[in-house]
Amino acid sequence: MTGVDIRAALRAQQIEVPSWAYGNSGTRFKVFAQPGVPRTPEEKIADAAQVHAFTGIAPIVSLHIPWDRVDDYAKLASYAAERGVRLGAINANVFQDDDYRLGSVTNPDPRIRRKALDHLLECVDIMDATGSRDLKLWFSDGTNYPGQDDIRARQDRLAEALRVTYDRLGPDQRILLEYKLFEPAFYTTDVPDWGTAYAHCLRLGEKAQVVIDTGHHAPGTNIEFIVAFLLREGRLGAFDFNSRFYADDDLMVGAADPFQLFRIMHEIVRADALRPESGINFMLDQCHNIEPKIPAQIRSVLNVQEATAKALLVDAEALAAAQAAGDVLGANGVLMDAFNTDVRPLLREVREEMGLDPDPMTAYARSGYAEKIVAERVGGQQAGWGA
Ligand code: LRH
Ligand code: MN
Repeated sequence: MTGVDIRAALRAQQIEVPSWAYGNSGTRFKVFAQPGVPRTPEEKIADAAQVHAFTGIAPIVSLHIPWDRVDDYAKLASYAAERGVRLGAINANVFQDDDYRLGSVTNPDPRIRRKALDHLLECVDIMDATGSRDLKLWFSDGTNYPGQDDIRARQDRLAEALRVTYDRLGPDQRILLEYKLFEPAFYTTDVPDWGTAYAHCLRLGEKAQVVIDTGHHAPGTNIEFIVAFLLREGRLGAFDFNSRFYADDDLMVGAADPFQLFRIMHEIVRADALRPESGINFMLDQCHNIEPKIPAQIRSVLNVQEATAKALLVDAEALAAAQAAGDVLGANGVLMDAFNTDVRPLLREVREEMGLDPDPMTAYARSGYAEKIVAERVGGQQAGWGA
């Protein structure tokens, strides 16, 4: 790739940020409230628009239902457009209702399965109103003890709900099926790994794709292998980017393992899948439990951008030649040269070319927006997971 192409690819990069990252979040031990936190979906979108204003590459905001429920979704989409962003994936939520204690779409009780399915179908109605392409499905469904329920029967129930939802999709709409190894279930999880998600997507059809949440794997999992495999199969629909030291920590992407993020973006670039037209949705899925949320989102977007720039700098020809020659150290060296390249000067120039301040973090800090929202957002119910 020439320098010109690399800059063009970086200017065209699009990252989708999660509305819930701007609300209060925490762990089972404590959800810490922060001053200035949004109270409404509109205020979450206004904060997300700040991230795009300073990075230039985060023009899309994911919604989560019911956390972002409003009376008029078309009006919410216009509100977003007025602030330079658009509404992205619609996340269903069948993990926070007492009825879902033993599962949602996999629950032994058909009445509860129907209730969960109705929510999934409601989310497609919302997509029709927001103009969103993606229905993102993560199921907390699972069991805690051997024998608690029939593993195969739960797969049958899951497949049935996915089929009905899939058949409801419009021609340009997709299902993004997310897997997770464990939590909140601690014995079986009904969609625990990429293979299970992939198998369900194959049965559904072309409009069903897999989401890779980088925090949802067993320690030591080679995530870039899963990326390369699903790209080859044409079934990689999206990422939920974050990072972790232990489990589903939902920390800032690239914070815990920038080298892993680089290796993932290397597989994306190698497959020419960075372009927005590739159909891959690069989303963040994070919780800023203790750090200020908007700067944390800006930092996260920059971490993805830096990993992407390094991946774009890989000398693909030299790499292919070394691989073909069986030159193990040579091939590894080509990749490490790119990873060890300081891309910050290049990215400062790209931002200037985009008419942006070369240093988004300090530019945001200087903007006074943080102080403005603390002063304005007094009273009302701060947004959160409501768990
Ligand atoms: C589950 C998950 C899923 C979202 C939720 C906010 O752990 O990754 O993507 O619905 O976080
Ligand atoms: Mn996720």
